[in-house]
Amino acid sequence: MSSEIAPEKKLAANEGYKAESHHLRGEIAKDIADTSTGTISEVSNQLCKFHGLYIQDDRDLRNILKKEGREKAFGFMLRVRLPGGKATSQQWIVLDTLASQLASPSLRITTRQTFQFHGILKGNVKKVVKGMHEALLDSIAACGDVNRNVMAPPNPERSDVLQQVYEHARAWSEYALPKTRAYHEIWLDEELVAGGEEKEPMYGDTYLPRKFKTCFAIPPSNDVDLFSQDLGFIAVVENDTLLGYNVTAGGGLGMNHGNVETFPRLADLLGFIPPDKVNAIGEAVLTTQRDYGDRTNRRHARLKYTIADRGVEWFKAEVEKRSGITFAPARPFHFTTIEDPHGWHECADGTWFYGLHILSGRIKDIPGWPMKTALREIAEIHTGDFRLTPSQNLSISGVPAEQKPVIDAILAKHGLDKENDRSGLRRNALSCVALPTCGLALAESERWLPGVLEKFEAVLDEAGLRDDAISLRITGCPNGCGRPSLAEIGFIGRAPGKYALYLGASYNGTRLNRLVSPSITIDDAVVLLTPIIKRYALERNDGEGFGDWCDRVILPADATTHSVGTPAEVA
Ligand code: SRM
Ligand code: SF4
Repeated sequence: MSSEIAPEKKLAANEGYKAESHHLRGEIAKDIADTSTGTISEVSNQLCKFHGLYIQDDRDLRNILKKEGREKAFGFMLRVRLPGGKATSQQWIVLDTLASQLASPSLRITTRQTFQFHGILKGNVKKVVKGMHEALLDSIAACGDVNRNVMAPPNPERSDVLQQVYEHARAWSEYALPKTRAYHEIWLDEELVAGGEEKEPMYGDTYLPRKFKTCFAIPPSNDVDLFSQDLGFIAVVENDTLLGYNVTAGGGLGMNHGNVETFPRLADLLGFIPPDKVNAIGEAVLTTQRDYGDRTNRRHARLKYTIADRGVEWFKAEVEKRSGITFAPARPFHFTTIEDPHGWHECADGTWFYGLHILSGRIKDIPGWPMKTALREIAEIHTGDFRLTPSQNLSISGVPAEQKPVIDAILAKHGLDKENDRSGLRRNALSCVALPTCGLALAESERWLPGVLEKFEAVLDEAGLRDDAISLRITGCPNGCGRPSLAEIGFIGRAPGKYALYLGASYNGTRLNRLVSPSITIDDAVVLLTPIIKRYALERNDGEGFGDWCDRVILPADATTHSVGTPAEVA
């Protein structure tokens, strides 16, 4: 393995944690068994991420507990590994039960097509992992410096090509899994491998410098937001045949407010490969990043910086050298949309799927909106499976025609049959989790999204744009978990009640938005955007999206994609 680290630069602390962990074991088992505290050590927390687990605390309770001199309200977040977002009905029932009995009790669909539990008490973590294991689910590599949950277009049974692409995504996810048995030993009581001596042929002992994300897309839909990912495969299809993939690398959205060394970046196009070369190219991209990624500074450690620093031609040549595959020139492709299909759609195999909009992907029961109960009832009668989408929505898939009315009736019984009849803005909105669980949130996100949407919906109604698909995304900090830099209207949290406002991304996810205000309240943003939205309604060209219009008409040529200023701290 080559290393280009200048001798005077110290490795990031996590590099030491990984190197000394005996392939991700560390002292996790001991820390989990310690009943004197609800938390674990910082080193164990960093290692736990590779097992799909984070320690968090309920930030709403911090001040109260502090005043009472009590420990923070610790709980674990657990992220399931679910390539392409596919879960069976049986798995749904198991996850729903585990959430109800051992977690917050909601289930949360993430922006990478999987489930998260929140608020699992330390003593219950093993029970949750074991429960998942019995349903053939795990959380291995759902977080950590490895290849994360692989995204793919939901609804494979719509065509043979979709099915093939899903299989490639699943195969790459399996191929790039860490080989350590640490997860099985710690959480499933498998017998210890002496000294953790197994080999990690692809990752090496210190895994990757940072997280690594892969997705697959099938144009014209860019429902996976391909250009935001470290590694992307764009299916090239002709006459219903999958010819291969255009490969992209080096996307990523996280940044720090006020640090121009960090930035959101769209992936570069490397070229075309045949379909049987996915794993070989994936491995070459991943190992190049393993060897050349910056292990001294975790804020500069993603593949996007390796490529930005060394150049895409260098990177492409290195990948070709390692894989022995020469990229052919990229084939033409065109993305038009990011939106999930809603309602009933027939599939190639004669079954149906129902696309259900779920705001922020939060599956819980609230008065008048018993989503968790309704979906559990559907899972109990559903003979197909479920697909989670990268826009935090759900597809109830593989439904035989005769079962459609049964599913419709369950949704109607619970008053959830109108969820898809929402405004175009709401159907396209994303938020990250943020408060109260996310330790990095500077501002609210998921909890504020309904209120933010109501305010903008009033403006859109007045402008006659209620049904227009406009993407609004909000996050509680600039890490970008709700991919706000690719939203036509992007709000990025800076401080309680304050957001950096961005406009002008393309609706199809191929252009980043740009900074309009470094710090603004939601109400002031509504005031600022009202005349702009009204002008857009009157002046836009035929078919011109809000982001494209803002980019052409409103934004000065030198508007930046970066954020500026220093972020405020919150408790
Ligand atoms: Fe994320 C960290 C939630 C998708 C960029 N993300 C976090 C943590 C774990 C906070 C932490 O480190 O303590 C958040 C947990 C919140 C909570 O309470 O649940 C968190 N990220 C999420 C999820 C759940 C957001 C959601 O509302 O759905 C998404 C889970 C995805 C999954 O299933 O794997 C999620 N995160 C993303 C995405 C979008 C994507 O991957 O398509 C991004 C931007 C793309 C990218 O990676 O560049 C993203 N999350 C980050 C970053 C910044 C990484 C960077 O290198 O710039 C962090 C912070 C970090 O890694 O240090 C972060
Ligand atoms: Fe937390 Fe920030 Fe990610 Fe939101 S964007 S979940 S606040 S890390």
